[in-house]
Amino acid sequence: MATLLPPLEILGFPVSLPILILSLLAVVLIPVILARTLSSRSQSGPSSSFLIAGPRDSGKTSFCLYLQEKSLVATQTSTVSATVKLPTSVLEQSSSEDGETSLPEETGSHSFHVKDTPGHPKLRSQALTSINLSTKSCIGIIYMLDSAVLSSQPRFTDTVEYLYELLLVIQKQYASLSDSSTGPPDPTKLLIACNKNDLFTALPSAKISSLLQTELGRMKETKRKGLLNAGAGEDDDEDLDRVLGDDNSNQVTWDGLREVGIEVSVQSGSIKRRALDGWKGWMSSCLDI
Ligand SMILES: Nc1nc2c(ncn2[C@@H]2O[C@H](COP(=O)(O)OP(=O)(O)OP(=O)(O)O)[C@@H](O)[C@H]2O)c(=O)[nH]1
Ligand SMILES: [Mg+2]
Repeated sequence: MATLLPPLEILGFPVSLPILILSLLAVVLIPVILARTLSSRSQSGPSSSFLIAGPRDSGKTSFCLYLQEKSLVATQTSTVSATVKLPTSVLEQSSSEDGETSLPEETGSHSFHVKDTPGHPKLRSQALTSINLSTKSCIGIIYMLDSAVLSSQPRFTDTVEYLYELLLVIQKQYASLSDSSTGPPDPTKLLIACNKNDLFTALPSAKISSLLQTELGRMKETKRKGLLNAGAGEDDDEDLDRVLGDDNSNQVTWDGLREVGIEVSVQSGSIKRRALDGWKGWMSSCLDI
């Protein structure tokens, strides 16, 4: 049957109209599809990273090395941050101890990064300055503490002070991103990893969770009082930035921190005893696997 449309010619060659339309669609759509595929991959691909912070000697480096070597390797005090790239298969649950199930096979082909930071008070800025929520590449923060030293007042205070600082950095960034045109970002997932629960002085995670919330509240109260005495006004943003959570209360609770963009989970574990399924499960959930 003869076509009603006049024949088209491009550079002297006859071209049919349907083929021309299909070619134009392909030119427009292929780059759009490629861009979408690549950007969605980057959420769970190699650029996904966990930051590990926490006081010195809590086991941060041991955990990174354990994920790589599957054993407790001797460590030295860290003075610089170190990033390792790992396949998601390292997050498989250990079937030996409690018979839990493994991750699906296909997840083994992806990878993620873990950034270990030094815990010495003078070197903590390395962890705090590397938090950048706007890039979305940090998919979770692990705050590792030593569950067995919390009955020592100086170690406990040090552990909570560092946590307070870390939470404030996240809160501040969440607030500034919420004010931007892009709207509030997803809440930051924070795992408080209570390590060394193989030691007999270790406190259980529920007890640690409650002690931390109480002590964070006490620190917040002290800072609020200091600000009030120094005459900080309601609209003194610089000073209110130093108050964790809700400005109007002295309490700090994990539920309250959700409001300022932090989703806290507290779980015990032991690298020495290889009891790490809780932490690995949390990491897997951050990676959406
Ligand atoms: N008992 C016991 N000891 C552990 C465990 N995990 C780590 N350790 C020991 O704790 C000590 C400190 O571990 P590191 O991994 O170097 O601690 P860190 O947090 O990296 O310390 P900094 O680099 O100083 O911030 C080492 O002697 C580890 O062998 C555990 O689960 N149980
Ligand atoms: Mg270390």
